[in-house]
Amino acid sequence: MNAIDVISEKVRAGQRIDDAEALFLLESPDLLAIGELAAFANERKNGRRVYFNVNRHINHTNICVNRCQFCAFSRTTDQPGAYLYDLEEIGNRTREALAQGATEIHIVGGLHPDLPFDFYLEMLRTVRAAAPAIHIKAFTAVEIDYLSTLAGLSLAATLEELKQAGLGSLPGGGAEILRQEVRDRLCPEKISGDRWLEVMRGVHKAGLKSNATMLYGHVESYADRIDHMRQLRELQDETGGFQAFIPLAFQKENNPLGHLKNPLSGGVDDLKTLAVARLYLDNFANIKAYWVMLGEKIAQTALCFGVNDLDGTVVEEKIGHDAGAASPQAMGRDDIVSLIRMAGRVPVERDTLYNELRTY
Ligand code: V47
Ligand code: SF4
Repeated sequence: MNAIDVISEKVRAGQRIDDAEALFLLESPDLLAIGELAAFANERKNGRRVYFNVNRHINHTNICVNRCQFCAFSRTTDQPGAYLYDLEEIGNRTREALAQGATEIHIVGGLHPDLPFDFYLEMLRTVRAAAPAIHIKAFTAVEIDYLSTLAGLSLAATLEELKQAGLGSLPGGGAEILRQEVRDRLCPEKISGDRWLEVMRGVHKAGLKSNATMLYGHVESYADRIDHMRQLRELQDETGGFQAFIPLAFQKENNPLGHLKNPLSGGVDDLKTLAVARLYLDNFANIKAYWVMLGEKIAQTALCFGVNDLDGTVVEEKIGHDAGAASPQAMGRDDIVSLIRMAGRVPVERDTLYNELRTY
């Protein structure tokens, strides 16, 4: 038996694949065999149903004290293009989202040097007042760590305050590549990978769900990606608090790492990464193809490679687009539904916590 057949037997028998096997798959050129196996593992879990939601992003500020080398979004306060929304703007965007049928507001932003903790609580209260039933998914683990320092409160107390103000769950950003040697090159000022995991552990302990991302296609190796997924799989075994894994394809414009010619990128690599995530992260229910970074065509193709979630309508995305993402600013509900149908799958609109709202 060749190595892929051995892995295939394990997957079909419901056994966990190990790090060396996952690395072997990432290094293998046999995309179709890997994709078929990932599609099998996905269909065993999720059938032919593919999730999406109707949501809106609000990036309240791009002013940030960090200077992550891959980031085209952040500015210093006095740089051209720096902005901060006031609460009125946040309320307006929420009402607009509600009118468009959104069930989720996704809020992330830079680490602003001057805003008080109260601003964040007021921001959540403003969204909740404008749309009492909407789910607020907000703040990466990096922001939560920053807010806890700002508030002078423990992680648990910070989360409790944010929950009281309306926080419903957390997005998965800021994970980048967890291994510290890679972070030292990517984002030396950012919290460590260990701290990212510790914050997520606290988030799950506080009863909140979150996602987990992986920014790939820059300076990392395949082994770094597997190491990243291993750490997520271990934490998920412990807490069960991750809802979805979302690989984020690196966008190259307007940032200091953009000149890199990393051979570990492109459509085949995107699909292989998603497929291996499905196979290796056997304790994650949902593998999400984030169409903003992948483009709609690869995101759609990914539905045949183990993916069961396409994120949402998004609306006004800045982080990927500032870095050159060629995808549109938003997709309508009808666009997503037809994209899923054309892949021979069944579109299911979900809410943030994966309650099914409507099958199309
Ligand atoms: O944390 C920054 C990444 C993240 C670039 O949890 C970049 O549902 C690619 O986390 N190229 C923010 N990526 C986005 C994010 C996210 C998006 C959609 C859904 C969810 C979810 C989470 O974007 C950042 C960083 O890792 N990022 N710059 C870039 N040049
Ligand atoms: Fe700031 Fe986030 Fe950009 Fe890093 S990725 S510079 S923390 S906005």
